[in-house]
Amino acid sequence: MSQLKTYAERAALHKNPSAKRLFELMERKQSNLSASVDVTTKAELLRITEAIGPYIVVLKTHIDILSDFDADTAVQLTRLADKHDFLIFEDRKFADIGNTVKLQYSSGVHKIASWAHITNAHIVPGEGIVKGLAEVGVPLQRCLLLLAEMSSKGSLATGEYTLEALRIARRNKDFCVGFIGQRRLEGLIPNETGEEEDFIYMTPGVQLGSKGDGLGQQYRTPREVVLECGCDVIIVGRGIYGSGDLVENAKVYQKAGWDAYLERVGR
Ligand code: BMP
Repeated sequence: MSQLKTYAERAALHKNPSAKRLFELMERKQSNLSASVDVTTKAELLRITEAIGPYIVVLKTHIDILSDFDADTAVQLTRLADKHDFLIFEDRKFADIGNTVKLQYSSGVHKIASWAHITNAHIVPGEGIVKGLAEVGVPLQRCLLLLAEMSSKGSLATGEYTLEALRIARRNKDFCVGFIGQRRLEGLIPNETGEEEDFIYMTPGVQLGSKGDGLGQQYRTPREVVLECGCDVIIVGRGIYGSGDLVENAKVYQKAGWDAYLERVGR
């Protein structure tokens, strides 16, 4: 039951360098907070990241929404990640055949693999998407999350689709270290290898004081996500940068996520 283990204990179960580092830094920073900074200019992205960097373990980006992305954006994000000790997760949601995603991950304007420690993929195309991304990501010590479920109303990622995400992840554990999902999945299908397994669950659709956004997003609280559903990292976007004081908001979510984790592991 890996959700009852501490993040420090779970760091030892991971061989993938980015996954191991994530667990170690959660323990070090006493945070399981990922901020999703969905803004459209480089200056705004860097300003917000500088302010909340001390409280987060993962900065989640949608780099293609920046109107003024340039190579220096990646340099500055990497500098802030080193300064404040967090990982960068480009929420690219790859969804094409293996050969195409390899190019989308390594090349183009964004060269995602060169700066993002973590990225994610839909499994719509089948397992080839993971194989293609792994050819680029494994040599760079990156890791991948599969979208097993989504937070939005009417999501089609349910049932057999979700189970297939678990099966694909089990077959590609060197690179595919976890899921974007709403609850832990390991218990849904027996693990035939008999080996101890541990996946990271990063969960969006988190906000205190709102149930949704009118465009299908559905929110739960950090406590529901971490304590009741066993997820590991809460992803908070507008709850942090939407209104009020950025730093105060980040501190509130850091504490709420961490308290729920402490309660879960009985510390
Ligand atoms: P917010 O907290 O402002 O609703 O933002 C949620 C973020 O998480 C967005 O960047 C969105 O793209 C992402 N996301 C999500 O909301 N639900 C999912 O199932 C998967 C996501 O990546």
